Amino acid sequence: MVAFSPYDTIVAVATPPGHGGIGVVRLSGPEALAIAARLAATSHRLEPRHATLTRIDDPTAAGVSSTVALDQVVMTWFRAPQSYTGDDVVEISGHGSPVLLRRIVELAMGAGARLAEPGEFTLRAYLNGRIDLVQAEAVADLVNAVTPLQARAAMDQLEGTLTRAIQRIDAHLFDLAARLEASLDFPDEGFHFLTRDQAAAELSAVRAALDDLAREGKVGRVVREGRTAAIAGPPNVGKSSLFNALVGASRAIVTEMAGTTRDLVTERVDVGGVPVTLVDTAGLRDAGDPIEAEGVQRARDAQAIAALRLALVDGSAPLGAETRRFLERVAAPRLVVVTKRDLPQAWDLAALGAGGHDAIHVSVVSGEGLSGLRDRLVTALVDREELRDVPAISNIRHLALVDEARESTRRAGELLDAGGTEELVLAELGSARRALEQITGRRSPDELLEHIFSKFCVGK
Ligand SMILES: Nc1nc2c(ncn2[C@@H]2O[C@H](COP(=O)(O)OP(=O)(O)OP(=O)(O)O)[C@@H](O)[C@H]2O)c(=O)[nH]1
Ligand SMILES: [Mg+2]
Repeated sequence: MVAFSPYDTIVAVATPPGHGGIGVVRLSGPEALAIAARLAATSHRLEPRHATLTRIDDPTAAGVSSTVALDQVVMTWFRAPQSYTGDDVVEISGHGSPVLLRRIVELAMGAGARLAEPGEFTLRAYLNGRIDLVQAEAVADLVNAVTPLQARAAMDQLEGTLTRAIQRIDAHLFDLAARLEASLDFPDEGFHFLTRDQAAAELSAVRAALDDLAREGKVGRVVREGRTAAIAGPPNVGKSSLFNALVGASRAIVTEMAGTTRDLVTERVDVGGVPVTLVDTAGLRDAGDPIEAEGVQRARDAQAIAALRLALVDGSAPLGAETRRFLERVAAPRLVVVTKRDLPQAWDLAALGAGGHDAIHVSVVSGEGLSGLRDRLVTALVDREELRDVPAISNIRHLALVDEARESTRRAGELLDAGGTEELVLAELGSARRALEQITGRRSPDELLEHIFSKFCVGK
């Protein structure tokens, strides 16, 4: 069993830290209603799914001898099992001040609640059978989404699209296994229930469905996890200017002096639905100044690990040996970007030879080339065609299990072809089904649960 008891009543602030119009404290468990009643200063009885305006008093406010009013709140009771967690839940909406909300949590703890562990509300929903594991993970993805496409992919999974796809494949495998089993149990009829050819044909349909998922997963992962693109180039070519233009804010310092940027500056941007972490880096040169030298080292490190490099060269300055050396060295995958298109150009793309045939001209002054560059960024990171639909699967845990299932079905197919026994084929089909069941959590070891839910933050 997971480390913490599912029978306690738990409490946590559900809204993010900081000040807001309202803030929500969530209580869940068998004592939720009783604890909320103890906190409420007025004697209104809570009705299920009715918002009740009441007050919370603080009987032990520091330095004050008598009870003081703490906050005016709205309490809403969601009666079990019709609640997020499946337990009794009371949501207390107070004014969104961290001190008030913290105090409400403390008072609830004084009245018998325990502070919730990260992800514990969602874990309860899972343990109570309200949602499966895919949906629980989708809650975390939805909360963490930074692009609308990411949010849509998570919402689809929360609504059960992936679960249903997995269930369809699993049902097919189950049916196939049952018929093979029947052929075993009634050997006189031989392959009466299913010929080897039929079995092979059905198996390849299952494998095609798994292959589709795996293919979608490639895009899905990019949408879910995002990618890093580093802006690279010699000093003063306009790296920070382009970074700011793509980010849409003046994040990095821009000056006419070479060697302005030293630290890495990173920002997440939505590029066609893909969350891209853009990294602005120091201009590459042999720097005498130790601070700049450190910046150049960091720039090289960041460029080495990025999924893509934007290789910037200044179109308005002569194409020197240093720039040529830079272009030779910058690793693929990369996009060559020629900057300062609004100024008179000192050379044309032919001067870059083969490396220049797909270079892009941009200017942050006129805005030329920027939307084209965004498009090229997306295509360099994912297959555009595949990005048209919301990917059904995006989580690496799910994909690893899909791969396991693919591998088992591949072996089952080989066995069928090679005349292997039904028992051996059945064993492979069984492994494939076990892998699929782990995706939705119908079969999952406790450590896996802890691992998944510990990545949530408190209050979810
Ligand atoms: N006209 C024009 N000037 C630009 C453009 N992009 C950048 N500049 C100018 O080029 C100079 C250098 O720009 P930065 O963005 O600081 O260049 P950088 O590559 O980040 O420079 P370092 O950080 O020093 O390596 C500044 O004076 C910018 O205003 C452009 O598209 N057109
Ligand atoms: Mg810079």
